Amino acid sequence: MPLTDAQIDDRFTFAIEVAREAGTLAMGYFADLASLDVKSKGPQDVVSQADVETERLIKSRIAARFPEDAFLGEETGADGLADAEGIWVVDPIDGTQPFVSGLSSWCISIAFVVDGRTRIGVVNSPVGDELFAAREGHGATLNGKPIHVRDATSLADGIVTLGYSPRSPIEDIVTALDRLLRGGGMFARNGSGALGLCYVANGRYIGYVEPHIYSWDCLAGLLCITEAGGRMNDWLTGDALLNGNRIVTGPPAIYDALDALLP
Ligand code: LIP
Repeated sequence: MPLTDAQIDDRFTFAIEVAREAGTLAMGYFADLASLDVKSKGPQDVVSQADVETERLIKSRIAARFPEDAFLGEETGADGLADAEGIWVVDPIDGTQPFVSGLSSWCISIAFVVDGRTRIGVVNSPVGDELFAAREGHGATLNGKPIHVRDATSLADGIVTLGYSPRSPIEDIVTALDRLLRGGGMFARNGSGALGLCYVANGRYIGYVEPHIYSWDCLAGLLCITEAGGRMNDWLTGDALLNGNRIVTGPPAIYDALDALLP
């Protein structure tokens, strides 16, 4: 039985509540980084009990309220994907490297996907006291106020976030940087895909490009962008939900220029 609008609305309200509760938990760990046990998952990729405990909290709240839904989290993986109507896609702390480094560019990212479309996106940035939220077909907000992408018409109109992780060839990001700078643009990288995407949604950045990003890092932020008037590549295709995909997104007038940055 397809989920009704009321059932999606119920989940949207719930997602905002859980993102806030998870933000409070994560801030407790952030206030005591010296006590954090940080483990390496690979080059420039770490995890701490803050990530694990925050995901455990979110997953337990979802299981209690919506036991029929599936879950896909960065730290605990996939649960129930085969049978469920809707899938919660969660990064409990996106921007883990900034988090463990004591930087503010991290967030909690919660998305809800049905039939290959993201219906709900919530990104909570506790340090900045900013909560981005989007419901498919109902716009995007920052702390409850509507947001819109920048009306950029050229790469020279602002800053583009170039995301990068060692999962991608170095040549990809060097090429993108070279093309961006030669096109009159400027770059930023803040280590959190979800937050960088939300900053495109409210016009702080004029684009986000990364050779490879995972669903839990980007689906909530991408919905904020498309609901704020932005354009994105056809991201959620094939095996992208589990294995990731390249990402290109920004204001419609410069989408093609953004898309041309990556080899
Ligand atoms: C991060 C992503 C970002 C990527 C970083 C890192 P994490 O996620 O949001 O797009 O460039 O290397 O993977 O690992 O901090 O949750």
